[in-house]
Amino acid sequence: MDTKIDNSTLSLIQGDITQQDTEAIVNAANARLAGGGGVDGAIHAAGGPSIMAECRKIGGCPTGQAVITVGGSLKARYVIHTVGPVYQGGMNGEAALLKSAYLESLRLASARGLKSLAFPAISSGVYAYPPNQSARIALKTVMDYLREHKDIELVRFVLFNQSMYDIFAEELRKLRGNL
Ligand code: AR6
Repeated sequence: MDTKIDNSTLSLIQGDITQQDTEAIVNAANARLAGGGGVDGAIHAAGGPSIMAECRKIGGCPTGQAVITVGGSLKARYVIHTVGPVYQGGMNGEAALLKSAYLESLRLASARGLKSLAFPAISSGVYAYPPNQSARIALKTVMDYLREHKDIELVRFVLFNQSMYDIFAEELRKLRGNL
């Protein structure tokens, strides 16, 4: 499912983020940049040890911030590592932190002159963010950014399973209806 935001494309696909050919892919990392399971484990496994070598040098990344490394043997030249919040009921600033994780990733891509990037559903796995709420925050943040910045041509959300794809598609339709 593709939608135009001014001159940019916002795309939803079901798939594996490690296979994407965007200039950067985004990793849902932890604050120590120590690797782990989920999409983080898949990216390090597919991209090889040069990604972790750079993560060690960087040392860590606070929740809601983002850092960038090489993409190793991935098709993507770069990996942007961001840290989403652990969902703890919603009264601990989770929404602002999740928005910030997307926004800081987009800002980093712009700062590097990148034109395309792919996101997973940050915080929607181990970190247990309710899927509809996380999808809405993800989509709204990216749509607002693409309206205000013309440099990024493509943002692709890569949803790992059909149910998450359907949730993103539903929230995107609602947000488009609110234009
Ligand atoms: N491509 C796209 N999406 C994926 C892939 C993949 N290859 N693999 C999983 N997902 P999670 P979090 C989806 O748990 O909630 C790690 O251990 C998955 O189905 O990867 O932000 C880190 O080290 C889910 O919808 O990230 C942290 O400690 C989404 O990616 C912690 O987990 C995010 O799930 C971060 O937790």
